[in-house]
Amino acid sequence: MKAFIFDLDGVIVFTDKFHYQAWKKMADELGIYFDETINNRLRGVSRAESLEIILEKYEGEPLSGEIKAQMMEQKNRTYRELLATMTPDDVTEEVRETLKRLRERGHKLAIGSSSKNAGFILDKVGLTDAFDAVSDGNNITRSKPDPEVFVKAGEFLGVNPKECIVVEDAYAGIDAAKAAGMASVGIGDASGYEKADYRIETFGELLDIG
Ligand code: B16
Ligand code: MG
Repeated sequence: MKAFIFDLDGVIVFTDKFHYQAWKKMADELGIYFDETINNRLRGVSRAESLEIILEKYEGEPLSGEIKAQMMEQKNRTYRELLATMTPDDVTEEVRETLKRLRERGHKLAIGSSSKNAGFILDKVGLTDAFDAVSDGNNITRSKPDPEVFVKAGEFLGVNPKECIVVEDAYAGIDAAKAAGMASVGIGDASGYEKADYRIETFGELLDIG
């Protein structure tokens, strides 16, 4: 494989606790029930789709698009305050070392994330220079399982989809990789997903695949 495309949240870093805290604050203020089980359904899902999932528990009057946009903005403000506390210590040595070794072997590395905060996160954890390209929520119009984010990552790298392998923690991300015509590796939540071409428990196992 010429290129590895990594999902960010749940693969390189773990920001679901911050997503939870930020959505929880917004939901509490509006009296909407929200818990960790609902939060698990937000993995890999875009911000707008996440809000719709949270609003399944909302019993008030219908909300306008403008109000929903304000709710997302408020959530994102809280989320970014929490992200701002991240440091290079939020990335394991295993992840850092594996990325370095894959690059030394000549693989191109990209991020393929639904998040519009991907650049900010990479900066906070000191990984901006570890990747050759970043495809994220800012350059797509359709979210996973649509293949757009990975197709764009392959284009940014100048690598044919057949020579790209996607590393994902979300089922929708594995489906998106397939739809892009790329191979896939399931890790974390997706390590049990039978549609993944490879399933791994630890990040370092990527060195046995590449
Ligand atoms: P933002 P990934 C995803 O990141 C998260 O898993 C998901 O929970 C979040 O809603 C989405 O990014 C959008 O994030 O609000 O920062 O734009 O797993 O695709 O790296
Ligand atoms: Mg993810």
